[in-house]
Amino acid sequence: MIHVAVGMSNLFSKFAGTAMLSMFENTKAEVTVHIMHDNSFLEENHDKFVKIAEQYNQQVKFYNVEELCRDEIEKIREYFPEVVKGRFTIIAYFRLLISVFFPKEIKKLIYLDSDIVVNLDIKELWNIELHENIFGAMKLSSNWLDEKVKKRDYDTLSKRDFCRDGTVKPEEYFNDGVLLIDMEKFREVYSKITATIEFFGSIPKHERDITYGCSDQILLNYCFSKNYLHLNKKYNTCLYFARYFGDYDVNEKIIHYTGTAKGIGLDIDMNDSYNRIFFKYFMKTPWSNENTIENIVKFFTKNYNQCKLDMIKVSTMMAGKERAFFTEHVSVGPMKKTFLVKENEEIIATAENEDLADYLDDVSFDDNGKIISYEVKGVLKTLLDSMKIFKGKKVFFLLVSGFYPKLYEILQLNGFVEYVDFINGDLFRCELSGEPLETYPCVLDL
Ligand SMILES: [Mn+2]
Repeated sequence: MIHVAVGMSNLFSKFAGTAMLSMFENTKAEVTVHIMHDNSFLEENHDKFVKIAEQYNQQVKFYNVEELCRDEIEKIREYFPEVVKGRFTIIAYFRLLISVFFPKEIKKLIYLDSDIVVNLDIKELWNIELHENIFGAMKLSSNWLDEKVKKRDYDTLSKRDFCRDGTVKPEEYFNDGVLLIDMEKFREVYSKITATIEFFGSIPKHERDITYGCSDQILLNYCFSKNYLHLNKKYNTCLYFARYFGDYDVNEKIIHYTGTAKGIGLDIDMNDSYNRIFFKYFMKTPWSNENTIENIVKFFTKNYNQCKLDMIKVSTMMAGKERAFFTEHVSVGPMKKTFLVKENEEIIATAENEDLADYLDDVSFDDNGKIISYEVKGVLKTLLDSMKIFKGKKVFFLLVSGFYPKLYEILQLNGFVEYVDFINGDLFRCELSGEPLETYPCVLDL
């Protein structure tokens, strides 16, 4: 009998259900799935899991970890309030607690996150010999870390900080979304996990980096990064990296839908093989029904109506005024195409060797999100000067992507009003101009 534990909140039932069904579809082996949920779990979802198991002649068991590990969870919530914000995140810690409540007769266990599709025979992973290792996991190679740093991934930067003191080597750092666990050994080291939780919990809050040493993954890496079996990445293909490196082959993989932002995690763009394979299995679950269609239609209707409202808002804003544009050097070409910019329209852009980050990175905010200090120089000065001269005559379309909130505050402070003097030009970017539609919220509501 293969034992597989899946950690999930009620909200993620349909994902855990898809993970479970995909696993059953691809194996002839006998499997027991152990669903680890919290207090939010609903009866109707419970019944759907049972239905899938019956359909495939497999077993499913349920554990309310929030009840079974009440004291432990209370402690984690108290220690790491900055991490445990919602119901979803406490779920992540369930894997640390399996020694507390899992039946002793289970000697080996596969742990899976709920954001996973198993597109291979799970028996293959189950049969891997752990030898002296406590568990097997997929390491995130240092190459990947370096690539992410180039992309200004601050989440991973903090992990690098965590690696910097030598406790965890970057090349040994692993993702804990798929684990093959020797339960006897894992039970023996449970005290090490609790001691680590105590250790990090006792660091005064003001001395803590937000992500340093608090997530389930950081805690496990802190304890065991030198001491685990490195699994082939086909057993935990993290989408962020797979897509980044252009690997779109979904066959013979356990696919981990890491990340939620557009183009990173799961969405409904069916040109993407990873999205397609998710829906192939999801459509076979009891969660896929007439409501699914209704919810997809609702999502697009809402977007469509918003576009119409925006058109009216923009036409009102533009009445009697001209357009002007502000963007970075590299974006001038694409912007001209998107906005059909005319000869006589004003464009203010950074020079080739000028970086907006140099003016906007240093802008700091107080606790209420109000600006404390900023400096107006270079292209920023050109923009403000022009906006003053043409106030009431021109509307400035600002295409500065991530810098918009900071620029917005600066313009407000200088007496300019959004939808009167300026507008976020990135609102008009769409798939035609290379900006994928953010459909992850739709996937969550399926
Ligand atoms: Mn995950």
